Amino acid sequence: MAAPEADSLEALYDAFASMNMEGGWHRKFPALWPEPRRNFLPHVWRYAEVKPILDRAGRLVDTAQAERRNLTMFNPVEGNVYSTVRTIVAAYQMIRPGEVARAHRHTPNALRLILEGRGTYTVVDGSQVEMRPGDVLLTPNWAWHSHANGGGEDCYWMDFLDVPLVHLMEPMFYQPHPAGLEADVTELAEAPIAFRWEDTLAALDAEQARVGEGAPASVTLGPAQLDTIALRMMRIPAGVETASLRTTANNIFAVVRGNGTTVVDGQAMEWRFGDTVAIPAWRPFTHHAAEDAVLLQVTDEPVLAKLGWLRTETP
Ligand code: GTQ
Ligand code: FE2
Repeated sequence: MAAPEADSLEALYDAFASMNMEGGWHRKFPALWPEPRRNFLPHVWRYAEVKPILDRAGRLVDTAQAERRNLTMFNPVEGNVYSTVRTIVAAYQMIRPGEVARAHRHTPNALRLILEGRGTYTVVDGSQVEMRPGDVLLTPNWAWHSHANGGGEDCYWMDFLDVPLVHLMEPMFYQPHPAGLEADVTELAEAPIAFRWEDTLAALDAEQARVGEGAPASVTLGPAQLDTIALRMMRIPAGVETASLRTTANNIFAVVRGNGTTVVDGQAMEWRFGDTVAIPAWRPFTHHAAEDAVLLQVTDEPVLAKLGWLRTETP
């Protein structure tokens, strides 16, 4: 009878590898850790630097070449080429007078914050609404949407989409509209997908009266129509600082009015009109307004909340 082969740990680990398996105790990289790693980096993109680049793109690239003339902001964390924070991508987009951005639909949810320019309309599932500075417009999952500039001014806005989350979970579907544009279109002054700047200001005034002058006031743009992204407008009076906060949610803040500084994990980032501030999960932050400021908060909070993973602390 042959002697049994001497077994060894080395041979065992070779067997794991040959079966595409690994021992939990042998893995080189831990699978669990005590609290969120801060992978993505705090970062700010400045509109004053982006706008001339968009204008150059406007001269060099037309809407035949680019269905959308958009510039996405990728977080500078190693290995990332797309996402602004883990779950959300933000972009600047510009459309010139007479241009049409053809209709399409996709499973990622999207929204826009208009920065400058009048006379541009978006069509969402047959509803045509004007996009004016300060407005926020929604394009929910699978809604047809196109944009057209029928005015005389270049129009600039910011897009936010949950594309990185869709990449992670894989349910990506995208379709160009077979006819290029929707046929049945109704022009509407107001629509549930449109949050008008005047209405936001009125809501902020009411909230300011409730919390008192000299305190930050925050209103939700609702009722929520996007399953993955929550939206808040936050007004911070000049000289006021918001309470330090850290949350498992990922946040992007867009500057609608005023200027100030955000300190994230001890790093100070100044901002002014049109800037984009990325605040990845679990990094403590405070905003300070140098002059009266309004920030749009774009957050994946609903995803974390639905899954039982939303934790917020005031360190
Ligand atoms: O305007 O439909 O920035 O589909 C990225 C993807 C904008 C849009 C973006 C899009 C759009
Ligand atoms: Fe789109």
